[in-house]
Amino acid sequence: MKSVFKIALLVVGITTLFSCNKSDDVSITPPRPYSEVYEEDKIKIKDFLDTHYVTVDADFNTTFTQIPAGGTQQSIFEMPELEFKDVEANDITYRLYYLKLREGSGVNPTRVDSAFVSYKGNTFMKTTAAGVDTYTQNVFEFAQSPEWETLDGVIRGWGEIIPEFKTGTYTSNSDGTISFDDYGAGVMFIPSGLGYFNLPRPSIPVYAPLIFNFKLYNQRYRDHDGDGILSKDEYGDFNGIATDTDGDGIPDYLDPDDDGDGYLTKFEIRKPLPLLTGQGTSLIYPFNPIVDDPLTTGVDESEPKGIPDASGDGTTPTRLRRHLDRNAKPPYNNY
Ligand SMILES: [Ca+2]
Ligand SMILES: [Ca+2]
Ligand SMILES: [Ca+2]
Ligand SMILES: [Ca+2]
Repeated sequence: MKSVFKIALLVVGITTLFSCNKSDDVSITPPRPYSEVYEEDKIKIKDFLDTHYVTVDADFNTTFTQIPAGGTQQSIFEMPELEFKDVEANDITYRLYYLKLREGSGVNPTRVDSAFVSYKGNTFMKTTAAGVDTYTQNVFEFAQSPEWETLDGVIRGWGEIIPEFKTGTYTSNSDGTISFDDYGAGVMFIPSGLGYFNLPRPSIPVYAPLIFNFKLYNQRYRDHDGDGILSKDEYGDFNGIATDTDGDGIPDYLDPDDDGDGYLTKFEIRKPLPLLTGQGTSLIYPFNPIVDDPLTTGVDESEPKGIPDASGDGTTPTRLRRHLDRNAKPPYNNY
């Protein structure tokens, strides 16, 4: 099934509801140790996965229902679509469970990119009376129409799980709407340490594990420091901390002079001046070699390859690109 949206109308009324760094004047509960809270969250999440089944409609909207006594429904924990990712944060290893309902057919964003997503956020609570457990779910956030989110500006759980999915395809309709198809769709179960933890949020208790049903329609690569190299290409190992070539405490994706040699990266990755190579020449090397685009006549994008190293090698994948090499001077100096 397709999702159809009037894109122009969709941002009204929905702001950055789950950015982490709001400076509202509120009293903050003194934080409990992350490890102590995670031990509780682990049990709560596993318990929910064991005691609930999920129904998924044609547009990948999910409903979680408690398995009744004697019920034979397949629990979420038993579903083949359930996967997990272990994430190091706060000096502990979190296990993030997620349901891959559909992977998507397009590209994966990274945790430093922007994602065009719709989502529904739930919390849940268990009460026990006369030996009977009852779960109450509460929807605290609902963006039925997609909106752009920066994956490094929202809760950590999002930045870890959304990149496990791919975008879809879209077509513009004659009535002004846009149809999306084959988009990624899933559910993530986030321990509070990768959510809001002790931050008071509207309708979310402190230390609450969060459940998000989401769909990933589109994504956009970013260049945080404006140096001409996409953040995804200079972040480094996404499973660890961001690379900082010159060790000045500013990671490469935020550092406009990555090797700290006083020459800005955006100049060091330039091809020789147009004066030397002719009009219409692309000034910036691609990060990796790319195929020639026949539409840009007079420009051979594939030659001379990607950003070269000091010796001019623009193809070897492991080469030290010259903007990361303090000893490699830019190929020209009149800028
Ligand atoms: Ca950059
Ligand atoms: Ca740096
Ligand atoms: Ca940089
Ligand atoms: Ca430099």
